Amino acid sequence: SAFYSSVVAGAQERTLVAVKPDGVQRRLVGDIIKRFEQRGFKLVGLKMLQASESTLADHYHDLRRKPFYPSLIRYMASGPVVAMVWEGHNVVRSSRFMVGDTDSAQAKPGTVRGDFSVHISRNVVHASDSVEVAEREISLWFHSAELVNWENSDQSDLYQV
Ligand code: IDP
Ligand code: MG
Repeated sequence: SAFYSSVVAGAQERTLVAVKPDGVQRRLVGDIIKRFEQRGFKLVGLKMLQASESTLADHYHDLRRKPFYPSLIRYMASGPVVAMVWEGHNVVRSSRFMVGDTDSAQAKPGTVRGDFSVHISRNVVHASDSVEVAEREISLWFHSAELVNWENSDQSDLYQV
């Protein structure tokens, strides 16, 4: 806008959000995208894919020794996921709040997990938990050419042919 001359620091922060196979099966993709759009974040990457075992092993490397790890990988490979990159000020931290607690029973109403999930092993959505992890996860799930840089246009552009 013409009234503001600079953008707050960190407005280019990015995070990886993914609708997990249960979220896709339950037709929650649109709802989840809508929450991030209406919050004001910018969608800069989006794709549906069947995740490979190697991508999932890399993604959940830190959890490889957990007892639930094999079932986690099976769950994440059980169907397509919708992977997204969202951009905006503090998007990593805000996304974690929007997604809600890992344990569905602890997730507050109003969060994705608090509204749509009853068990930790089927918790609908993923969001990166730090800026460093987000950078790693974005490069794991997306090629740089799949990320789209686009600018907010003035409303008048809608009628300018
Ligand atoms: P997060 O997804 O909230 O970041 P993490 O601790 O990174 O949570 O765990 C990754 C995913 O592993 C969780 O979202 C959930 O799907 C699964 N998970 C974590 N803890 C458990 C558990 O105790 N039982 C079953 N699945 C779990
Ligand atoms: Mg995590």
